[in-house]
Amino acid sequence: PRRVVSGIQPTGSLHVGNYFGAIRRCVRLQQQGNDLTLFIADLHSLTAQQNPEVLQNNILELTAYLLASGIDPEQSTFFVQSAVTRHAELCWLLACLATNARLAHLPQYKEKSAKMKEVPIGLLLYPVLQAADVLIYRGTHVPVGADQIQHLQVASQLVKTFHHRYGKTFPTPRPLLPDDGSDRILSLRDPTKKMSKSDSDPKSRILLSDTDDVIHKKIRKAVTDFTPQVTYDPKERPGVSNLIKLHCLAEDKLPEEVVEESDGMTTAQYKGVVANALCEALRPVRERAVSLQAQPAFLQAVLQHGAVRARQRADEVYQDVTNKLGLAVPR
Ligand code: AQP
Repeated sequence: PRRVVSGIQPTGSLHVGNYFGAIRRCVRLQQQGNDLTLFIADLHSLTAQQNPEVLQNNILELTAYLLASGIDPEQSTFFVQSAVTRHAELCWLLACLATNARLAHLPQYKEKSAKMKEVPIGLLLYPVLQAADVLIYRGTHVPVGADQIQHLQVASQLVKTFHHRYGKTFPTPRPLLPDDGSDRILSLRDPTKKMSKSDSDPKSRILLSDTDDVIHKKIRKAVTDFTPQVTYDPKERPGVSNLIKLHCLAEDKLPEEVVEESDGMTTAQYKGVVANALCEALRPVRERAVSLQAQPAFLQAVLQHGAVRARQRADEVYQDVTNKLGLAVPR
């Protein structure tokens, strides 16, 4: 089977973009029988300043939502990144093969660092840690969005350099891109931007923790345009098309189908349909997550179980890597 590796940062409450664009894709890959390694990327989250207490809470909340979404800790390897120190250790070894020029040239780095007065080295190393996350399990596939392709190319480049110097060790990880547009859910308030956890306007996103009532309110306030008909045209009508996309993802339908079904409706009426579809899709996840959040000891045990399993796998690969580098020292 394919070895699929993915991570999600514990940087705050999850929105439907995270759900359809990342979490549900992982759940489906797991259901299709892929060997899934999924971790909570707490080390990555430290590239921005985190409040320690909030971070702890976010980790458990994210654990609850991932389990509630269908991640099976027996079938998949599910844990917190920092509990498996090999990620950071391999990151160092890879960092010694990476070049400053290549990393500083990446669009995401340029964009984020431009907004900062003091740029942490961790931000520059972010794609190297991502490469380590995948390579430490000899991952073959990474579910990504289009905007992550360049980071995966860094991983491929590092694999190439490593092989050139030390011999073949890792498969070259390949991207898995969705065909349903789920990697780009847009902000409800400004459909030129992606929906994001860090957007200052809470009405720009639907959270997995939102009640039916809140979902209806936010969809009603979603920015569309002045054409009343419901048509799918992501370029000319990004707002309405984003709602159609959400509807499709919630009900596993195609845009043509939902457009046909909503023939004769105004966009205002259609918003009610979209909100209902989202409520139905998200309610079971929310209800399961709420009950899981009331069992922190259980969540901790799940993470511990996953960490033990991940460490075993990572140790094996790390041993091979250090042998090749000439780091096989007595311990
Ligand atoms: N708008 C989106 N549409 C589809 N997928 C999305 N993802 C994020 N936003 C959208 C995907 O969710 C996963 C979680 O990524 P992350 O936790 O590493 O954070 P992020 O990519 O930085 O996403 P956020 O939620 O918008 O956070 P902030 O605002 O902090 O940057 C990833 O797979 C991502 O592609």
